[in-house]
Order: sequence, then C-alpha cells, then structure tokens
Amino acid sequence: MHKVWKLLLLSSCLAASFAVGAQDDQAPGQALANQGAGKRAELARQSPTLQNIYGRQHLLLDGRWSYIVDPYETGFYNYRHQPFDQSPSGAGGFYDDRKPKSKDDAVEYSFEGSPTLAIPGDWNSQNAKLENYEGTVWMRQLFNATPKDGKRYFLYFGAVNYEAHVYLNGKKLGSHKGGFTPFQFEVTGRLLNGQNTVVVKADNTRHQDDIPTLNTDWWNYGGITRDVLLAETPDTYIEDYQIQLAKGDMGRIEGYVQLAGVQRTQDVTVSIAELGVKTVVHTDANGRAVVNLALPKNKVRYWSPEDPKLYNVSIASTTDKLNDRIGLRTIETRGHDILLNGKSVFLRGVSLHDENPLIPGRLRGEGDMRMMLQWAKDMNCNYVRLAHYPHSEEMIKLADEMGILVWAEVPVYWTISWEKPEVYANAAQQLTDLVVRDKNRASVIIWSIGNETPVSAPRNAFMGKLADTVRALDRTRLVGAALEVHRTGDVVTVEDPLAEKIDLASFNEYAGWYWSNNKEMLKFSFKVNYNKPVLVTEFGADALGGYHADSDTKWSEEYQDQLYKNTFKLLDAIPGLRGMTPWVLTDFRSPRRPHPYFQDFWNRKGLISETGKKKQAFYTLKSYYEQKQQQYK
Ligand code: GCB
Repeated sequence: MHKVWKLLLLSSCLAASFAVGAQDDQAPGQALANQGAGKRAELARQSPTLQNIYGRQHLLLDGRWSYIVDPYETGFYNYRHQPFDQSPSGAGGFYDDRKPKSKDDAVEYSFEGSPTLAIPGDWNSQNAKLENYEGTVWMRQLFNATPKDGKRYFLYFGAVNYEAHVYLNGKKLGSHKGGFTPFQFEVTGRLLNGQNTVVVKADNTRHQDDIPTLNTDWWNYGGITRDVLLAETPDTYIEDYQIQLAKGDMGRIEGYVQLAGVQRTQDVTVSIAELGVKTVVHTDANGRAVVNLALPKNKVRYWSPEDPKLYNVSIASTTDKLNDRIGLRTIETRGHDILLNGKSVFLRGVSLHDENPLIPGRLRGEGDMRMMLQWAKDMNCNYVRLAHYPHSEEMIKLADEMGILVWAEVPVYWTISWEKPEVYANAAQQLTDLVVRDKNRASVIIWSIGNETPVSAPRNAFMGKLADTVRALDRTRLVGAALEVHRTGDVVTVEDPLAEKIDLASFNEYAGWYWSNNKEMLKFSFKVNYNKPVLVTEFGADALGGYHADSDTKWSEEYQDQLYKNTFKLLDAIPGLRGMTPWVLTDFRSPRRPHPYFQDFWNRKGLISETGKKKQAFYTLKSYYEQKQQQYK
C-alpha cells in the first residue's frame, strides 16, 4: 500500500550548502521551518501536516528503536532543573547521543547496548516493567539519507503519546502535545548525507490541564504509537487539498488545493479519469485555488457501505503530482433522518478503542485494524464509533475501503479544565488536526467534539466554541458529541444546551448497568425533545467471557445478553432513533477496573473477550441489526 523509497547514499553538496540553526519549540501541531539563511523569510512559515502523507515519496523510520527509561528526566534537565536544550550551546541532553571520547570520559547513558522497542508501538506492552509507567522515555533511530537539491524533507509522526520533543542530529526540531494526532517538522537542510540520528523524548505523564485530562477509562499507552516517516516533496509542493462532494449536492465536487513553496502561482489539474472529468484551476499568490467540478449525470457510483467505491483522483501542478483514492457521498440530516446520498439510513454501529485485545498494546498496523473492522462487519455493522480520540489514518483508510461509516472523536472526555484558554487551544488544535488529516475520507460522516462532558456554563462555552470551530473547518459533515442523560423518576431525558448546536441528539446511557438492573430497567422511558436524529452512542454491561449464570447475575454473559435485549425495547420506542454504537466491540484494558476476578484491569463490556471469543450478546446484536437492515433497505 505504501510507496516507500530508499534513500540512496552520497551526494555531499546539499548538507554543506544549507546553514542550519537551532530552533525553539513550536506551538502544538505546528511545524518548524529551518532553512538556509537566504530562504529563511520565505520558508519560516509554519506549515500544517502534509495531506496524504502515504501518497508521497517516503522512507518509513519504523522498526527497532533503542530506548532509555528516564523517570527523573536526567536527559532533559541539568541538576538545577534547567532544560539542556534551552542552554546557550543547546547540548547536554540524551539527544546528543554522546559516546565517551576516551577512557577518562564518563557518559552516564548510552543508546548503544540499550534495549529496543518496536515502533510503532507503546512501551507499556513491550516491557513488563513499563506496564504502568507514566513518564519519560527516550527513543533513538538511525537512518541513512541522501538529500537531493531542490527537494524538501519532512519528518512526520503519526502520533506520540503525549508530549514529544524531537531532535535530529543533536539539534532540537520542536515539540508537540497531544497523543493521537500527527505532526511534522521540516528538516530540509538538516538532513545529513549518510547517517542521521533522530531522538524522541516522549512523556505520557497525565495532567489536569491536558486533553485528555487525569481521568480516563483506558490505558495510558506511552510512546511512538504510529508510523514515523521521512517524506520528500518538490520545492513547491501540494500541501493540502479537499476533494469531496459539495454539501447536499450529488452532482458537484467542491474543495480546494493549497500549494506551499516559492512558486505558489501555478495551474493545477484535478482529474478523475474513470469519470472522464477534469478541471484546471489557477492558484493565487497564497497558493490557494477553489475547486469546483461538475460530475456527469448517471455515471457516478456513490460511496456507501453497500458499494464502497473509491475513485482515483489525480492532483497535478507544474511542480508536484499526487494521487488519492476518494469516495463520493453526501451526508445530511432532515428531521429525524440521516440521509446518506439522499437516502435514510440506520447506523448499525459499535464503539471501539484503538487497542488490540489479543496482543497487549495499540493496534499496530493494517492487520490488527482489519481484524477489528471485520469483527464489526461480522456483526452486521455499517458504522463504528472510533472512541475516544483520533484513531490512525490507516484505520480510516481501511474504513473507506471496507465500507464502514465512521464517527471520529477527540479526547475531550469527562472533566476538562473548561476555563483555561490554553486548554481550549489544545482541544481546538487536536480537533483541527483530525479534520485536516481525514477530511477526504468518505467513511467519516461525523466529527465528535467530546464525550460525557457535564453541563455547566464554562463547559457550554468551551464545547459551543469547539462546535463552531469544527463547522468552520468542514461544512460537509455532521457534528456530534456523546452527551449525558438526566433522569427524573423513570423518565430519561437529554437536557443539554450543546444539543442545540450539534446535528444529532446523541447520548450515552447505562440503564441496567450503572443504574438499575435487568429486572427493573424496562420501567424507564426516553424522552428526546429534539427534532434531530437520535444516536445512542453508548450502552452496555460487563461480562466476563465464559462466565455463565442466570440473566440476573451481573458479570455473566447471560446478564449482558439480556441487557441488550431489554435495551432494544427501550430504544426502539424512541421515535427518532437512527443508530447506536453499543459499548464496546472488545474488552479493553483500563487501570480503573481492579476487581481481581471479573476485571483484572479490563473493562469487560466487550462483545468479544480478550481471547477473541464472541460473547452471547454479540449474536443478539447481530440479529437485531439484521432486522434493522431489512427495515432500512
Ligand atoms: C462511559 C465512557 C466510556 C467508559 C464506559 C464504561 O460512559 O464513555 O469511556 O469506558 O462508560 O464502561 O463505564
């Protein structure tokens, strides 16, 4: 799937011709420009991550990285607790990758001889001693490069949890906060001919003022959890584009192309050969051009779960050319209905974490991801909620290919520090990075701005602004949030000012598990007073796979199964019900779940156990979805 290129060795002029200076940290999600003096003014612009990174010439820097665990951050701070990389020389930290010069030179660390981690991969699941570790780990990779004149180079990280400081050949490139979104640094002029050293300090310490905050119900996997790429582009390159159907218009593509570099004004051709359509647009002085492309009537196969057709789209400027595989579909709401390509759909979904239940750790690549999405399909799903943070770009591409609709989310989870502007800025940045990355993916139909955020004035302001932000970034998709419900006696309602701002009446509910039980839960009724599609974003019960008892015994498969049957009765009585994502596809690891027998630090609400066994409720949900499928044919 990836177009990987081998960097050939040796052509020495480039490294010498670029003066390279140390740079300061950048704001979250922003890239560092570090060009030769002559070009500094033009290129010092902060650039967003490259659209379609896997479609570029690139070198994957995955593989075995040497690592040093550094609980006291000795490799970052001197004994007065001042960062080495802020000192006049910028040197002194582990990123120097220093070796003793002579026998009387003592260096107290060494990547040589240190153990290695498979990257992408979290450290918690690769060394038993690090299972619960929260702190700093340094990781180093060596690679060969031959930078070419006239080309630009970007060091791209799919995700590092949570705070990353990145150094190339001993010089700091910058830092990034946020554990699930990509970031990049421009390294043109910093790459050496021959061997290069990249060192990453990753720190997964939790903080009240981060996104997410201290308290979550998932494992805090630390490290470089997604691909690391060195991408090559021409001097002036296609930085970004959006190619999607116009909102509610199945006859027209609307979007833009953005060039970056010196020759910003160019003709750019956007074409879909299979449909015989093409347009030539002219970029303005800022490198931008609007794309408007009429589609031939009766010729287009619209993307849907039943027919996940992807078209090869070519975007070619004078200096650069890219291909992408893009699905064409519209998504809208009308009253209670969700319209996919103008037709009402029921979202037969399930929630899932970015975690492999069978092998500890995050999903490591396409194989793991395919397993998860195939399990959802086996249950007759046409939709998944990728909770509670951005999953990887590969996952979304797979959903495009496999025909699975996606709810994509940011980790604005539970009790965020609502009143601090810098916390809002972080949340908005993560949301922006998610939208920037996945805006060309047909599978993504909903941007979720958060989960179970309790109503209050500061929270309403924060979440309201996030809703405005995401709409400004993308008008074509729906905006959702997993809201909380309120109970008055046996009546369950959604009373949240945020519901007015989003497109869906979407909420989590735990009737029969956290409140009430199987015997009594049918007394509840849901009153949803919004003329919007109702999506139940979570419900569920814990069941230890293989533990059997009667349906009144909590933790048994029978209990979970009965709860699903009861829940269908309750939810089917809601007039606007248009979908659900029960919690959750597979059992997942959580430090909040200490019961020694039933949990053992697993959340057991999975429909599939940690051994891959399908619990009874899996089949119950599957047959419920078969009925829904017939109903919405
Ligand atoms: C929720 C959360 C989810 C938890 C789940 C549970 O409401 O959104 O992250 O894992 O409940 O199992 O309690």
